[in-house]
Amino acid sequence: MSVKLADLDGDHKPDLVSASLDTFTVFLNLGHGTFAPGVGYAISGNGVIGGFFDFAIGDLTADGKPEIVVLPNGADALSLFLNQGDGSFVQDVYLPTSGGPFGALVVDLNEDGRGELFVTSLSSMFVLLNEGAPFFAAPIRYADGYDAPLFAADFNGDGKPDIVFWGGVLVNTTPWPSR
Ligand SMILES: [Ca+2]
Ligand SMILES: [Ca+2]
Ligand SMILES: [Ca+2]
Repeated sequence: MSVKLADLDGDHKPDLVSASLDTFTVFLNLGHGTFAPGVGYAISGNGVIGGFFDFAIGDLTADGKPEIVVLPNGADALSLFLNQGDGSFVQDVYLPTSGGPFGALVVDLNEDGRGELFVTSLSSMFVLLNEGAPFFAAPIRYADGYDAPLFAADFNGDGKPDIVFWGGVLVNTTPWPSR
């Protein structure tokens, strides 16, 4: 069971996402310390053997409303729940990966407003560049055998987010899009 906070409906109040065995539940913040009744979303899809390892929250669609990315247990895939803009979600866009992903981070590496997926798996770490979610480029792989947790931070002060993990830093050399 884990809980994460993020503003899911764009009202600047942090909402709550709690995850348990095979469901995550969204509690929208109504203000003054009150929350709407929880809305649950079941994890489904091929190869899911029950439960999930982790989930990440971040905007994949450049509308300012975060998506929820779930890492199902026993599946070589990520499960994307797209935010409809009001903090409700369209369920389960299934994104095949490999290597048994167990940790993920949503971070916009090229500053186009759409978050990339940085994933750590049993065999490698890799990044999936966002080509307009739910479409992502083929994985770009990095070192093998590293572990979560993952953080995004600007490690070298060039204004681009880098990836910090247990054991090192991957410096972001992604070209910025022309604007
Ligand atoms: Ca909110
Ligand atoms: Ca979004
Ligand atoms: Ca991006």
